[in-house]
Amino acid sequence: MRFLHTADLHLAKPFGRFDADTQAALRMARLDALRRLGNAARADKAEFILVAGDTFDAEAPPSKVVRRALDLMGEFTDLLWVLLPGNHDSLAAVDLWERIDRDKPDNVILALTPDIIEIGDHVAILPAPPTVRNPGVDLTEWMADARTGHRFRIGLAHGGILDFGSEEGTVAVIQPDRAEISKLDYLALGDWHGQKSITPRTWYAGSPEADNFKGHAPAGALLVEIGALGDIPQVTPVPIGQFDWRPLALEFFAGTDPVQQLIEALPAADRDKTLVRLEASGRLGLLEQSQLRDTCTQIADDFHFFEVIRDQLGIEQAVDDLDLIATGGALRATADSLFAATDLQGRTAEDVQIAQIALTHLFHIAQQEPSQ
Ligand SMILES: [Mn+2]
Repeated sequence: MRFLHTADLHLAKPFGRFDADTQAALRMARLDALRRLGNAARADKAEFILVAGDTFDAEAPPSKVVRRALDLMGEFTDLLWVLLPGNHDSLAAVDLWERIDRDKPDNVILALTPDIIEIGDHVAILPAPPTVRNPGVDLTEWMADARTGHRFRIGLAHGGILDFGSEEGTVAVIQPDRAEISKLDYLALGDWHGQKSITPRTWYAGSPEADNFKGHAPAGALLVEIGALGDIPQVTPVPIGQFDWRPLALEFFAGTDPVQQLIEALPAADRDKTLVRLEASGRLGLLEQSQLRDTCTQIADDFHFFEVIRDQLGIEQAVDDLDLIATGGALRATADSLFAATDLQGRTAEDVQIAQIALTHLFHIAQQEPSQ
């Protein structure tokens, strides 16, 4: 018996911090993940696809997105999709689930009540749909007493596991050994956006398309194969995601080549599908800061998104560098006072940041037009 386990598509997620083109591309990739999931399920001969909540990012997503999602799932007439509400699209989204129930194609099954859903004569799905965004109680409790006869018992739930936590700080209440104490063959979870095994029978599928810089495992779905009742499932990650969200933390040291260090840390392939957030720390001299800044500017357009956070990157004190701006006169006096303002003592991090930007900028200009 095999099926595909996914969750947390977050269709129509706004991605408000990005520019409009990036927002649109990321939203489109989430819809496209449905098609990629369907294709993967077919290729791997999965009997059905479990979507463990947060299919939609909001309780009232744009009507067109709901239509597209249902149409995409409907295209795979040979596959069953089982949709569970999550915390973003909990049962409190009454209008949304009524509309889906009305408009859905026949191959989409809704898991809106904690009742057994039978698939064929060999599978029993035990759903625990969240009633509200943050139910605060373990809705998987009923699974222990559910009688399923001679069928595979597959739990389907959304939320945080006790002792592990939740994606967005909601109360984590699901019993970590729920699968074992309720004799489930497998518990398909949603909420955590990275793939994660809690027990050999309990997995978070993660989002099929990545959506943050937390450094999760590569985005995809899980192919779950179970040989016979009671067997430990064989769980295989199936890559689905198109965009690679790459958090980079680089510590720089004065006297080393920051450009070389950056180039070595950046991915060489598929840069147009990569989002980079570089957190720079350590200390660099003014010339090195200037070189790093130039390289970042040149390279940024290679990537889908490229952001550098520099507020932890200090300036290495080097009088020689200030000499390169000017050895005397008003320009040197400006450089000296800006340099003094890069000392955190008695200043806010924001003021220091402004002084650093001004000083590196002044250095940059002076390098381009050396004063006589
Ligand atoms: Mn989620």
